[in-house]
Amino acid sequence: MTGAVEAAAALVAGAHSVVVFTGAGMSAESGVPTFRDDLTGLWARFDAERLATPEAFHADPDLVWGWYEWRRSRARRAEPNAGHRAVAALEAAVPGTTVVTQNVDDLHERAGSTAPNHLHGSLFAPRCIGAGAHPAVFPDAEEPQEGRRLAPPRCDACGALVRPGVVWFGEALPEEALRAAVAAAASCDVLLTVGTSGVVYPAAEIPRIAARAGAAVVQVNPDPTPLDAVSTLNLRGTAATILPALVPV
Ligand code: BV8
Repeated sequence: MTGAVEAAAALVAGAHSVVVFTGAGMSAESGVPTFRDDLTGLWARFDAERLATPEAFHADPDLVWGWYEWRRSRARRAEPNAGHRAVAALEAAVPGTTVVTQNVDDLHERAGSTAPNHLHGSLFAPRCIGAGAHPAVFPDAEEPQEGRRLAPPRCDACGALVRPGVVWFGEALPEEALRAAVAAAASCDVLLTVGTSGVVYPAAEIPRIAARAGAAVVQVNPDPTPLDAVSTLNLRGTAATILPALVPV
């Protein structure tokens, strides 16, 4: 264990309240592509930040719905990695731990995390675009590897189109989720930021709020990011290799 990892483990072991803030890199070792990774198949010629918008959905609902159903089937086939399991173990070891994620997969939950705070929604909470925003239930389908256009289902209650339960670019984050994340960051002793490039706002503000409030910020990322500047410790490695070493024994 390097000196920096040891120092981070000591910080966590001495902490009363910890925030674990995660991004796409957390699920990379589970085979879920990050947002930096180029899109493949049908979506190869699109930019994720352009597809993940209300405008794209209204312009071509079958293309965008097909993309989310493809991501949903990939996420269902993926397994939590040693990083997800370490986060769940850390929650058990340090009761005052809060998990805040930008990820829309359910790998934190499947690894045993009790109530991760999904700032950007979930692939598993579709709802209709009608005024009622009715939750939609429909069978899981295995999507072809290269993806396909797929017409979104219609809402049983009001007939409106069903959309993915995620936060698209240009849309507001769920108020309560954001409020709870800001409160946790402003009062924690240690914030672990794992697998995020720290460029999407307002989520990217969370580690900065913790730093401004005097918490120790520990970054886990194989590459440098804009969060280097606010991090007390930068651990250059992957989520699945480093996080297990941070769980208090
Ligand atoms: C809003 C759900 C207004 C959908 C997502 C301030 C400044 C500049 C721009 C803005 C600003 N404020 C708002 C904006 C606009 C915009 C924004 O931030 N744009 C960016 C691109 C500049 N923000 C918004 O639009 C937000 N909404 O502002 O609304 C408003 C307000 C009130 C009322 C009405 C409207 C909404 C943003 C949320 C969008 N939805 N996801 C979906 O998933 O399809 S964002 C999505 O992209 C993810 O959730 C995540 O947040 C982001 C991707 O970032 P990361 O998770 O960090 O992943 P990335 O691939 O970038 O990086 C991976 C990292 O992991 C890398 O660093 C890599 O080195 C590392 N890594 C790789 N492997 C590993 C690893 N680390 C560890 N282990 C490994 N194995």
